[in-house]
Amino acid sequence: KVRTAGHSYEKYNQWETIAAWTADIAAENPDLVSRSVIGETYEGRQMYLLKVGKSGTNKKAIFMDCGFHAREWISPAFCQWFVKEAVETYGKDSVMTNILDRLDFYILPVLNIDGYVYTWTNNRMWRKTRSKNAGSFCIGTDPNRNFNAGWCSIGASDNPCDSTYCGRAPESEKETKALADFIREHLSTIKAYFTIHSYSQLLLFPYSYTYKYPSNFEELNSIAGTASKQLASLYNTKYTYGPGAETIYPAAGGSDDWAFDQGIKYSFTFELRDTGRYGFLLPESQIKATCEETVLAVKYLANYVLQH
Ligand code: ING
Ligand code: ZN
Repeated sequence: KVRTAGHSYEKYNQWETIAAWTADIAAENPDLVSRSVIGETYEGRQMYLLKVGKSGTNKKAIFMDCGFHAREWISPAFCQWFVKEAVETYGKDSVMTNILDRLDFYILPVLNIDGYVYTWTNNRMWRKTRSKNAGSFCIGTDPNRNFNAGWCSIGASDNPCDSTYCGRAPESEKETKALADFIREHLSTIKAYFTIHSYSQLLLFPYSYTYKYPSNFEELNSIAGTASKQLASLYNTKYTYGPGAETIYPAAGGSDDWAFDQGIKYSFTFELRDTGRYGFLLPESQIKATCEETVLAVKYLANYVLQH
């Protein structure tokens, strides 16, 4: 078992364990990892962000988040794994070393912490945040319908009782507002945005709120293809890639479309394993393989961003 900061990377960890890990991994790797807080959740939990990279001047950055949707447990597991991989292979693997020397990763291990806690305590299949909705007994907003990108125009619901409820306004959720504020404040350095979901084995790029293609469609399609090939090289896991609207379904208010329209031209949504056999209940025995193959795709994309 791989343990860094005394941590189990091949298990699904409760929020308290992940929170403690963010402090430990930063304390144990001060030259590579630092921790900050970008905001608080609806229920008052601190949203920890890890900055991973060797200190330097004029560095580009990549923002990567996990845990938008509470039940997609493989997603936070991947963010933890990626940080472990970074600290363990820096100085040993030439590609990782070059990446971390020249760019910083901002990694948000869990965006929707309240929802994640709720999946451990009350309802394993919960998706949304845990905020109260005025005038309704139903709880929560879909954080991936809550961004200002064609907000609530398609593939989203204005009914608070639905699992794709877009919220009362864009960035109505404290969690999405904190993420959007951070990205807006760091727009001059952030060159790529990766958001990690499950399941379906897809690599999606804009747009999802419209069938129209992004300005750099050819480039995004080409690098998504190569990233998918890299991912498959390890265990032959097949990914489909393309613009969200036509590859999965049209859906407005997603964070990747919003980031793209902010000018972050390399914006991707990963839908990790599997294709439905276990779905959201992916067994812990698949964490290692899923994370290892996904690291290959993320490293390829990071290296590409570095050269462009
Ligand atoms: N899928 C994403 C969802 O939020 C998606 C798909 C990606 C929608 C990008 C909009 C933008 O529905 C899962 N599994 O959450
Ligand atoms: Zn999701």
